[in-house]
Amino acid sequence: MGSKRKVLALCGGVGGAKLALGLSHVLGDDELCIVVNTGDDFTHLGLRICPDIDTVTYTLAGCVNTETGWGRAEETGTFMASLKTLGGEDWFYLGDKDLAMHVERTRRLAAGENLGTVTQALSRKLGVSVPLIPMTDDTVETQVEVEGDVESLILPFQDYFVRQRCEPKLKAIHFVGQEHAQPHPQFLANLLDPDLDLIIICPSNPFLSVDPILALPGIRGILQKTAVPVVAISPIIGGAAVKGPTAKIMGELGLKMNSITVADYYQDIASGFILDRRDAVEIEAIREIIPRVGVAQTLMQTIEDKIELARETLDFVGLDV
Ligand code: FO1
Repeated sequence: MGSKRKVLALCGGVGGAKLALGLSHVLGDDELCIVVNTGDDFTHLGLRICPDIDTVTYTLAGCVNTETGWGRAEETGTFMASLKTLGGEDWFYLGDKDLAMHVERTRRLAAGENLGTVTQALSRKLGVSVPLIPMTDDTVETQVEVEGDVESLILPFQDYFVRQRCEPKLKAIHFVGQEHAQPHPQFLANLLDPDLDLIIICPSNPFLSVDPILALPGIRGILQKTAVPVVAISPIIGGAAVKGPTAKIMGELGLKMNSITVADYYQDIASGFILDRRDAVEIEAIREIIPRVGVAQTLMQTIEDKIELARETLDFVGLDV
């Protein structure tokens, strides 16, 4: 192996977590830092729940539920079933093992620890040795504006996403609290590290998962000006999203469902862009937007796929792999 590399990955939930796992196999713990979206976080049943942080934690710890992409493998549902019997809210599934995470996080936060410290401590307990950093210790809440019968309604993200299964027609997305939130100090330190070699925008939903990170004060400006390569990986494969409501949301926002749209979205910050082989016909159009374009197999089903995409991403900017 050549000299030490320094990579910062900006990550949402399921898709991003898969690439983060691949990166953790090809980079040392002191070469990689993962910054995770917290816009989806909410307080439910008195518990602080951080879906993207937990998805990345469980994925890197090797205990994620690979069917859903979120929650834990070999989970049991005693708590949820008992809660339902009592007439409690059961629209947001909390498995028994997963529940322990939320209880312990809530306890630590109430005791005065910040989210970054809690995330680091709990992920390490599960065996994750790569630094996982929430985008901020402050509260930023993703809210969606949807079409109502008479006028627009504002829904908290999980209410829209899980309780209402993304059924209401989306009009706009807001990140409440974003203007007063401070990017996590370790996020800023990594971003401004003179030894940083690469910033990766993981293949997460650009509008829901990456945008809250970019919306934090100062972040977009730093990314626009940095001399460090910023490589975005498209979450769209064969003109469709791998999972989730990306297609529906893009349609409702009046956007075409392809990687050209994603490249457009990142055009002011990305110096490189990777899209799936299946969408190679879009390369020329994307080159007009972002000069350096690469193709790869971006569908990450096996661990080998995840490692291969991580390798190709590093190779794309000439880093030793
Ligand atoms: N997603 C669902 O569609 N239904 C659920 O009941 C659900 C529960 C859940 C519990 C813990 C957790 O960390 C994530 C959970 N998710 C659930 C996924 C999650 O809310 C979304 O996928 C993300 O917020 C989008 O990135």
